[in-house]
Amino acid sequence: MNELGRLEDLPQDYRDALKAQNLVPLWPSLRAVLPPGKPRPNTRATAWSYQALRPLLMQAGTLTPIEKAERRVLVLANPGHGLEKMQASAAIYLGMQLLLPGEWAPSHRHTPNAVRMIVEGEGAYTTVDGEKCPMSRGDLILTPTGLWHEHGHDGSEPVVWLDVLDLPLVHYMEASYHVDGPRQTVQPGSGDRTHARGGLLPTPVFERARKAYPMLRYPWVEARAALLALAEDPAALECVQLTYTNPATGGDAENILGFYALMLRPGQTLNLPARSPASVFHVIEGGAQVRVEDQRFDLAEADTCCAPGYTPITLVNASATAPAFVFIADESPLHRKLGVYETR
Ligand code: GTQ
Repeated sequence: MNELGRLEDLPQDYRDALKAQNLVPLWPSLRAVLPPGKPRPNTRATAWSYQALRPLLMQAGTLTPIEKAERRVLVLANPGHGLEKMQASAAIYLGMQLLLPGEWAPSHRHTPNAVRMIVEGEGAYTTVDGEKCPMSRGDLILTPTGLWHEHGHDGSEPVVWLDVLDLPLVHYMEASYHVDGPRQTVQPGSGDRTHARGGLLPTPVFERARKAYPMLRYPWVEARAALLALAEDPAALECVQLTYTNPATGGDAENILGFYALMLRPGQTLNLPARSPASVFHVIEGGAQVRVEDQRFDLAEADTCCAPGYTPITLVNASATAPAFVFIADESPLHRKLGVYETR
């Protein structure tokens, strides 16, 4: 490959003349924006231990009242991007949110899409677009772009969940903003129950406007049972993985990030090919070893890690007796829509 000219090779008066006209020569920076063969991601394989972060999150509960935080979140930030950027990857934001008994996180809506994966505690709920979504461990709750959402807690123990948003991308696009609103009125109807049987959808005979997002809550009991059923037949199926989908369209549950539940059989090693999107792994049940680049993370329950794109990933369930269940988020829908998705 050709050595390209450097900025320093150009006379200072020429560089000054360019700068005065808001002009930049491409060639000194060409390789940085179009590196050979594959991208040079800032995203670094990084893991966050729940055991290590939990006491700090609980401390936030005493240091900062909910009224002063609105959302009491510790962000899982990737050092490769700089912690202040609050990015796990180019498009993925991760946060651990704490809600204490009796607290209320007021209603708002925003352009970034969010989901919550419930990590611990009972009795909290999110109201999304007028639908009250109770939170239990392993449940996935969507708050797609533009929908009102607020969090409440009628229980007696702290509730923690993992927020996954496409905030870094939407912010990069200069399209990120929020609007505050009044407490929502809860409307009858629950999408998770009316859409719980795959292949059977409510018939919209008298409905005027169909909801773009008919299902907002994906209970873990349903996802877990579906994974166990998938693992049984065929018994040789290598990748026991489900995609969280919009039941009305069959497409991804949200527009930008993809969400999946994976079961690793006892003792299973799963080699995933290098694919362009970055991804996140969060252990719902059991333990999983994640090998990516020169890193090896031994994730216990509630631990989370992220991996850059364009690199193979190996997942191992070290237990010889128990399956492991892993929640995955990735940038696949975004890459597919943009036409840059690839597998190597
Ligand atoms: O719960 O609405 O982690 O608006 C970041 C932004 C959570 C939320 C986050 C948010 C929320």
